Amino acid sequence: MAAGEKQGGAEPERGAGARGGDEPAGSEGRPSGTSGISLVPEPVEEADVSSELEGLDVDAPRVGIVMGSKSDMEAMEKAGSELKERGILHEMRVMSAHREPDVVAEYAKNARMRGLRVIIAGAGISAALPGAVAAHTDLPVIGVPLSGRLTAAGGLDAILSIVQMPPGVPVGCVGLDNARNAAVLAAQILAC
Ligand code: AIR
Repeated sequence: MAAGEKQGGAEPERGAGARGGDEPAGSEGRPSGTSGISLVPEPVEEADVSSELEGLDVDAPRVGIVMGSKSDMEAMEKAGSELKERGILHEMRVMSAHREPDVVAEYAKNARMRGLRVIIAGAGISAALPGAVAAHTDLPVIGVPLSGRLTAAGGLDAILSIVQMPPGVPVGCVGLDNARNAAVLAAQILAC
């Protein structure tokens, strides 16, 4: 395993951005429900963020790099190399949205709680992986469309599969086989 790369384990799910239940509902002019539950999401305060990060392993990866097949590794390693050069902790996993949909869902659901802040997802042909990850997390997801031996139309199949997400569930998309750019973008997001 390369330096800067970390293999993380699965951990029990915890709701992303979960809040304590001891705050008065309906405060600050927000509409409230009859049972004292605010009907609109409250802004995440700094204290909430730091408490969310409390107890996290300082060595926890911040970027998850996932790909649909081992055959994608050569292309996706370029994202790992770029993050390593920048000193950004990351992990690399192979998981297919079609062959192992439950693994993908679990990974995405647990990603924030495990300390990940950006996910890079690469796949070829019917490249559902970035969208499948985005369906289960509110972390930013950057898709990498990959060309390969099975591609149709020179990679356009994967590009369209990644770009054409339904309204409300976006994924970013870098150029064909450009995993390095995904890493640069991930680094920029982390620096925001
Ligand atoms: N793939 C795997 N599961 C779903 C998809 N779209 C993609 C992989 C890889 C291609 O199928 O991302 O680019 C071929 O995979 P393999 O394992 O047959 O080499």
